[in-house]
Amino acid sequence: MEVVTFGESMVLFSGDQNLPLEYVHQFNKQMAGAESNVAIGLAKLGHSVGWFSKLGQDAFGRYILQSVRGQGVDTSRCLFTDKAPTAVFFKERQSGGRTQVYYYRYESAASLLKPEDLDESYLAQAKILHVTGITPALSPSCLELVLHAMDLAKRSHLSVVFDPNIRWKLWNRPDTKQILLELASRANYILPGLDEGEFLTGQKEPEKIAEELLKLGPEAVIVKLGKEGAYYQSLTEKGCIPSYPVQEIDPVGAGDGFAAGFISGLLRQEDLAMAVSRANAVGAIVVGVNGDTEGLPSDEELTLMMSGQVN
Ligand code: CKP
Ligand code: MG
Repeated sequence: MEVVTFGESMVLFSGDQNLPLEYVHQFNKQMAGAESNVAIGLAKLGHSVGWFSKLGQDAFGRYILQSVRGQGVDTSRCLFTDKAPTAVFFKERQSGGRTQVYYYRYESAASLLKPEDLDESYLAQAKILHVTGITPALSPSCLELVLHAMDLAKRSHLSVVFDPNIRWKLWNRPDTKQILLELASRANYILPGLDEGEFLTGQKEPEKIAEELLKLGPEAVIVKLGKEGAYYQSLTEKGCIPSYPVQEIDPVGAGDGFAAGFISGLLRQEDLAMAVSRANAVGAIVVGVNGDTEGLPSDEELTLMMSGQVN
């Protein structure tokens, strides 16, 4: 595998109307989860990628496994448990285009993930480990797993890509910031959104956020700026890469698309600016489509977007 990632994926129910959920009668069933979104994005771009989780021994667990595997991701290290259910969440589309999510994931199957669930030789042979700040928020054993995977990745000379993906609905500990900074300090690439960067560093400007996070020792920091594109900085380069024009339909999943595009750029050995541009392009394509993974592009679609032939 070129890339290994892991985390919780859930069944996603989105209301079929722009109404508060109490007035919605029908829901579309899809699946989502930041890390499997990234894995699917990479597989669609032609990379070899493995994703694992702990799923409930239930219909939704089987549905998630089939969905991720069906997109070409290696799910051979996925685990099942009968001790807890597969999680679900609901997406509410509000008037004015805002989106709200409601999780039903407390004490879920994935929250039982622990360090021993990692197949160490499977990870050690990869080139890149992708982790997000969602997994460590799920439970103490999930946090231990993330730390263990990052340490093993470092010992095995993998590049670690860390997306803080701060979910306030999940974090309930006073040391949230320290934990996220601890994880960031083990990464080669840190990919915060502007708000996340502000929370982690106390700075508001992308340049200052990047400067602060670079002190933790990564090779580069890439601050995602939504419609404004992204700012990147390493010890030797920096710059802002504008986003691609797109009509926003559903912003959820954009950050994962961005991560998939960026990792694809790393695997292609592109320079930072090019990898960030590729990341912007995947993110833009994803927000133009309803669903977290449905919009993830093939390599051909991505090339068209990057050459300005579609928007
Ligand atoms: O930061 P993004 O909008 O790209 O992340 C979206 C994903 O894993 C979504 O698929 C959801 O399942 C989640 O983040 C989450 O746990 O919030
Ligand atoms: Mg995100």
